[in-house]
Amino acid sequence: MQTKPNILLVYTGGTIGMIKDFETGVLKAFNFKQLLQKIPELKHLDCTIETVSFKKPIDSSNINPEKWVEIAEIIEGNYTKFDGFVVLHGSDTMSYSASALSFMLENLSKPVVFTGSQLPIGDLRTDAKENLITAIQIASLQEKGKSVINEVCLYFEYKLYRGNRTTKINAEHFNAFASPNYQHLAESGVHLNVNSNIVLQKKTTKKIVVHKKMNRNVVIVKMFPGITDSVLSAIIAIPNLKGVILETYGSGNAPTDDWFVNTLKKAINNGIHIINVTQCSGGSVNMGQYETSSQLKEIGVISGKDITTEAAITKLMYLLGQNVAGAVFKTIFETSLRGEMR
Ligand code: ASN
Repeated sequence: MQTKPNILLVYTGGTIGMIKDFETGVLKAFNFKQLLQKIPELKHLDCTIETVSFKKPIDSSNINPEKWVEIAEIIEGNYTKFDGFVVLHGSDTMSYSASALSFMLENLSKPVVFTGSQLPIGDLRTDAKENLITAIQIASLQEKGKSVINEVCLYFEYKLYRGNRTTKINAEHFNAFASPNYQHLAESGVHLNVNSNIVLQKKTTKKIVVHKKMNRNVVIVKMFPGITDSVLSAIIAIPNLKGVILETYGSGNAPTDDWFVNTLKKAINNGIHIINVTQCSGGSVNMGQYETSSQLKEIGVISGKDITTEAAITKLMYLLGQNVAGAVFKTIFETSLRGEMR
């Protein structure tokens, strides 16, 4: 007889588990046990569920690399005992956390499904129940005793996405996430349909490696018409700065002014990695397509291709944490490590 899948529910905080403070009207995180009491339906699922919670649940705006390590360690410590993991997380920074965890969990061969909600679980019109129940079902999916999903994903409003391809697009709609450059991995309707030809395949022989060093000496610079030399130079001069995610226009274009190109060139010569990602929500960087990006290519700017800013900044933190040597950094960054870019 086949045993039921064991699922570990990791509660970090977020709207899903919040209640209104009646005096101030502000939403605050509350006790996880109360959260589970609000969903008796969980008992009917065809899996066993154990739970673990952050000591102090957080609004996801307070997430940081130390807390990513906390999530990674919970998964590491329970990896053999459980078949799948569901991480309850605030939606605001969920794409950053799902991206970070995708890099931190190398050779992952079990599902890690991030989910949360736009309305608290106790709210009459809540989206929390569907998100949570289906996320658990997805984490439980097995075929011939093997998990169907073997990567870090994000489930929200009937769609399962590769976590490091997502971005939060709406603070109001239940449909809060998009994955503009990669098809969703599964869709929940009357049936749960998995696009099995686009999910990451299990690396059966390799053992999971949990990376816990994330280098915070990084910055995101969003280009805008009128940005000044003094602003860019001041950023580049930040002590210990190791990498910059440069959000450029369109397919990776930026001003051709001498001061601009020379400042970036100086930074690269000083060992600072500059990664070109596009401000557009969809599409890819293609340096050299226009005159406004060919100099960037010449001076050694790294192409983020079709990566999201969330995946780019966490990949940068991860690779710097790995002490990847300068000579190969560009090649490794431009290689898809966890399906985060084409
Ligand atoms: N502020 C909340 C959070 O990210 C938003 C949410 O979960 N919908 O923690």
